[in-house]
Amino acid sequence: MNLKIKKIALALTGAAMSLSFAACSAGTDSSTDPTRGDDSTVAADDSGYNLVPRDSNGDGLITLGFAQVGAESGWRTANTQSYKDYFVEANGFKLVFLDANQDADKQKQDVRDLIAQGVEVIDLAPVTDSGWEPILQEAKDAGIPLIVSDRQLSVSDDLYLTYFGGNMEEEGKTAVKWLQDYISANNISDPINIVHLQGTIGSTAQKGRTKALDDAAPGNGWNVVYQQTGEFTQAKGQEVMESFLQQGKDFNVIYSENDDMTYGAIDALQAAGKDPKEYIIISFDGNKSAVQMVIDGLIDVIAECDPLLGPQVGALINQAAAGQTIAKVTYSQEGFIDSTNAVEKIKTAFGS
Ligand code: GZL
Repeated sequence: MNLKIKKIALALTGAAMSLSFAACSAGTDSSTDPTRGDDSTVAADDSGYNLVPRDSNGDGLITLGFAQVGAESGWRTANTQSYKDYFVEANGFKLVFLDANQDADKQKQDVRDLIAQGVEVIDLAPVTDSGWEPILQEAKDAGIPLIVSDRQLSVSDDLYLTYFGGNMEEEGKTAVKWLQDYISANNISDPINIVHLQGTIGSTAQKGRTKALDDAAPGNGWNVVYQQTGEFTQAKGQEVMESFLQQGKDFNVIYSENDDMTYGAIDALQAAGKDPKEYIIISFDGNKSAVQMVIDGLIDVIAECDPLLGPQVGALINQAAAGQTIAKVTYSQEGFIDSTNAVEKIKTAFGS
């Protein structure tokens, strides 16, 4: 029997719950678009990395090689489009786009291909975070500056120019705090039994969001009754949720590490004759259709993750090309979406 938690709209003010995280560095004002210097080196930041993007072939453009994860989710689609919209000749760029189809080994070859093509800067959004040191060194040895975006790498700071994207563990902490506050605000004493749909194992998006839940569950007395990857896709999310339902354990919370897996989980619940509104459903990203599901009461909270990184990465490239020292890490500004702000948030939600 599913433990039913009656959903009572939170009376908490947005301000009290607001956990937006300001960009963590100076100088990443995406409105600035400084003219580029022609200097090929920048005052090295304290990491000792001093390669900067520049127009080395004299065509008046900076050629960006973008090694993208794949096309697995609405977030990814919006992320890719933000690059294709921004990195155009009118903005002083040429884009070389490679899609790894969520294959970590293919992506490593993709980056080597970009090096061989002699692009003038590489942006890597890594499928998973391991095994990158040799390839980053190859890019450095080839004199090609490399930016990490979307998902971080645990590598030495002297192997990449900068990271720009979400802080995944903080996103997870936002979701966990929302659940703690919801339980407290509604005086819930039922056991909290959680189904955990993980993203691609080994991606920092999965690692950070999982760490936040794994760190919080024991101290809160929460039980994670199922934990398995849905690979950030709707189809796999539905398949995994169907298998959980067949095993018959009680649960009343779903912690799903992206909206696409959440859609799949909701499809599985409905196909099994269960009402998603009887569960607390926590999601990540903030696609427009997921925000609508918050308004409709199907999803309870979405921890935001901004996919529209193109213009901000472009500004960082321009700042570095102009000789400015840029921060080694800059995080997107991210909060959460629930019944207290979804009607406002849907006005600017990304995707469909
Ligand atoms: C997060 C990003 C994740 C999204 C998923 O920055 O890497 O990958 O949360 C996407 O939707 O598939």
